[in-house]
Amino acid sequence: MSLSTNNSPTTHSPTVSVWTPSGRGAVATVRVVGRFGERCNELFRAANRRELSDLPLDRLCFGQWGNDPVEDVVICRDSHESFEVHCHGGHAAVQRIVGDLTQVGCERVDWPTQWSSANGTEREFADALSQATTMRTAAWIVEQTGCLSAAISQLQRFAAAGQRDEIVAMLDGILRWSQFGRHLTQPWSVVLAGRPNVGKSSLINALVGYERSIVFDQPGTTRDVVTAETVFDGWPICLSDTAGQRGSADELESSGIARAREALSVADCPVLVIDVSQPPQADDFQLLQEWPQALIVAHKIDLPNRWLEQLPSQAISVSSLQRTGLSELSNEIVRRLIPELPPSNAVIPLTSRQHQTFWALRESVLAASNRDNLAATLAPFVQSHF
Ligand SMILES: Nc1nc2c(ncn2[C@@H]2O[C@H](COP(=O)(O)OP(=O)(O)OP(=O)(O)O)[C@@H](O)[C@H]2O)c(=O)[nH]1
Ligand SMILES: [Mg+2]
Repeated sequence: MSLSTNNSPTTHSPTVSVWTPSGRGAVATVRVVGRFGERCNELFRAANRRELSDLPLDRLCFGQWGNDPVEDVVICRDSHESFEVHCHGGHAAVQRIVGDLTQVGCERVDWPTQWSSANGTEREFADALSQATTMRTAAWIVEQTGCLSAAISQLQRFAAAGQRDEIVAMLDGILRWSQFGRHLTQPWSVVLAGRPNVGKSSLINALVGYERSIVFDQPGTTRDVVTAETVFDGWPICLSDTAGQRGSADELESSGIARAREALSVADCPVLVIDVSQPPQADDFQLLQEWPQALIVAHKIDLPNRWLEQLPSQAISVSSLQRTGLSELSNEIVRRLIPELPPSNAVIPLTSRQHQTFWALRESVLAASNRDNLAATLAPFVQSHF
């Protein structure tokens, strides 16, 4: 994909920059902007035998980079003073191509510096897109193209008409999706907690599909917070396994328990695991009472249920051993994290800066002394922030 950047002609030395996050994809993109001249020609041999500086614009051209060893690449010139090299995504290939380009006079810069023609918001969008880890989240970020400028035009129309209530309602509608927007680039945090030996580590392993956490038949095996990243239904999730919670614990165990509680308190979705094969204990009831908003997993459901009528009715029955109830659990987690999707064309704040800007604008609009100066309140925000 070529970037539609406005590369202003430059008399400075050309710049080279890596446009893909390191180690994230099979293909990396290295971009050169500026008068790259003849020396770059020597680095690339196009399959169609044309010189790099002579390739048609916006066409992909396969060829080989360098000599010893050669690197298969695809090059696209997207203006008279810029081209992209799409190469193997590994660190070595990228560093080699950047190194060759700096040898022939390109200055290495980071991508926001190279994209100097973009404004701050455009860079934020591009940065957010580069951080998206699933197709689903990337699609939501791409859908944002144009939404913000349309919303700003609408806000300006409301301001010109002195419609303060409409502005506030619109900003509330945007701020509503801040959490959703933040998690398009950062995983939702799901924390599993419960008494020792109830099977938290087994459950996390069953959910991620590999042995991330140590499982043992003795209580107190997990002593710290262990995380594993996964995806449920296209949404990035960070699962945390925690130390078993019990009232009587030694010093080392207590510090693990304290960290577990800390993780639970900031989780987007706290999950309490109970072991139905054991009669309920005081520590179970204590946890259920303390975290009433937590999703409850009735675990080891393959064994006889010793909780009987004391089992909370909303608990989801799971056996990690027999791999039953796992999709019901992941579906319920997603339902809790994202009970509703934004409507199409909704403006979604993608960064905390955007969230804060909309929030500050809302405060200023509410504080505006009269309806007439709404446009004057809006103008500096639009100019300096978007
Ligand atoms: N029958 C049955 N046993 C299970 C299941 N899940 C885990 N176990 C067993 O329960 C024991 C404890 O499992 P762990 O996953 O280590 O439990 P934990 O909650 O992480 O324990 P701590 O880290 O000590 O707090 C192990 O012997 C597991 O094999 C299950 O679904 N069914
Ligand atoms: Mg454990």
